[in-house]
Amino acid sequence: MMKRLMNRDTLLLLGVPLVLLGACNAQEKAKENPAFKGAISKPLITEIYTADPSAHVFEDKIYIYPSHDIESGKPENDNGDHFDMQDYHIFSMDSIGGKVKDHGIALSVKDIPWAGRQLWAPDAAFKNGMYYLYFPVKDKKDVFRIGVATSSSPSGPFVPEAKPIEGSYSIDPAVFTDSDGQSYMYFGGIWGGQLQRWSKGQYDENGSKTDLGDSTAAALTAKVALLNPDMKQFSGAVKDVVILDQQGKPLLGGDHGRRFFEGAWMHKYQGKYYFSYSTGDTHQLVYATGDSPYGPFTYQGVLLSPVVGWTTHHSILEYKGKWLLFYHDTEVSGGKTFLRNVKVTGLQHEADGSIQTINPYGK
Ligand code: FUB
Repeated sequence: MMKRLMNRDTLLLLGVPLVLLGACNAQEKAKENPAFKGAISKPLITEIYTADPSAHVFEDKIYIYPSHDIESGKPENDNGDHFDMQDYHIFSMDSIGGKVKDHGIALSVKDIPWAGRQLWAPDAAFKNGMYYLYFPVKDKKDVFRIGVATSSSPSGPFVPEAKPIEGSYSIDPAVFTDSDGQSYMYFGGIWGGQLQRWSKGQYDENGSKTDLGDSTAAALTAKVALLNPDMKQFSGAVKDVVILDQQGKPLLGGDHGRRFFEGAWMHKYQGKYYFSYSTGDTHQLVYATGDSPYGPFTYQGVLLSPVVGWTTHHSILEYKGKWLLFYHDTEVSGGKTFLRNVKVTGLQHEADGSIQTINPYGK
């Protein structure tokens, strides 16, 4: 995560002021801001800022577990200090295009005994008659860890465990349950997500602020861990999610157009495992496919071209026979990178299994 670059520059070139447009609604702002002209979908939520949507079908409805962006006044930097979120709201909808219900605050940073600051992108899962909310937050030493909280309802409120998941680190948990009932957590994010500081197996406070800095070495990888049946601990070792190019070689650190940055997601389509993620500083959502939830995965291509805003983060869901991509941009705030809004659009798998690239602005 980092301060805005390309998209802000694009806006400036277009002569767009990067200030919030007062009390205007999203549609009025979009009209005034040419960057959003042609947007293929409308913000789902305009009352508060939401980002990083993890969507699931629970109890026949779509539930969205997003980050809750706020104007914190913190300076923008490569660590992402300006993403200083305090709580989560959970949303549900009966149909795409239907009313989106805000279920209110489901978990606050002040209620997590071990938490310091910055409640980033969450995910949720259902097992054993319980709902599980997974969340990254910095501990009191300012190190990102991943926590879990439980509830009997998909909308919470969620009660956090007293400690983070043992062996967890970095950000962006995404929990995938396979057809055999086994659940896996994918996680990690470089730069502000601190993954690079764990490259020697333990946290190095003085480690690099961005990535490993060696563009010819294999890229840092996302991580995957099998979850215990109780869904609250890792079962066994954390493994690397290796992404190969078409020649079978691991993607390199310098390959910023394709290498893993943050925002992992897993879905299964016709027996194949689709690992998708954000490329961060090149602002794309891309995907790679494999034959096992552990990988390796072979890079396939771009599934969403850059949105207006610095970050891009998504989830993929099948609902009533249709595949959907939940993502975010910054339409409601008129382009502020840390004040984002969730959107949804259709996602198309082609006959050969490839995913059609979506352009969020229809160009
Ligand atoms: O919302 C905070 C962070 O921004 C998330 O954890 C990242 O994936 C990026 O979207």
